[in-house]
Amino acid sequence: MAIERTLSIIKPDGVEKNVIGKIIARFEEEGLTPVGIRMAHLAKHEAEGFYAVHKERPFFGELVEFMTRGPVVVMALEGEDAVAKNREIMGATNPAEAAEGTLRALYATDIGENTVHGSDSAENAAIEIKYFFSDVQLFSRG
Ligand code: RTP
Ligand code: MG
Repeated sequence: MAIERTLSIIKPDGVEKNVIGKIIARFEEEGLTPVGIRMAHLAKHEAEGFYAVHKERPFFGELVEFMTRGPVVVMALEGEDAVAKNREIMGATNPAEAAEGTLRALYATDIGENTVHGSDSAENAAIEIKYFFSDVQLFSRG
């Protein structure tokens, strides 16, 4: 398996619930190492740009509203098979369907307020990491 990078966001509900530390600890325990971390309160256009792929979906307005409600923690995570591993740790989009012990089963409120984002492919991970981090904000942990 290859070493990959993926983009993770602790969404506003996760920050509000004070589980930033628990979520980062879980990633570290499972071999996903932070190589970039920043906190940001997204502007409307930043949330819209980030989730542009969903702009025709009925939940888009609600999603943008939620993602701009308060600060988020944006992270680039590195590790073996990082994209798939992060999605596994996160669990299904709808917490009611998320496997026991996954971050969304543990912390999410509902399908909208689901605590974490994770890139869905290596290609999108590269695009999403670039969206939030410049090269000098990323580190090699080797
Ligand atoms: P994400 O992109 O945030 O990692 O989530 P995902 O891949 O598991 O799910 P996706 O289909 O990409 O949806 C993006 C985010 O939009 C919100 N959503 N709300 N109300 C709804 O029916 C609904 N469906 C999706 C969630 O915040 C979801 O994570
Ligand atoms: Mg997605």
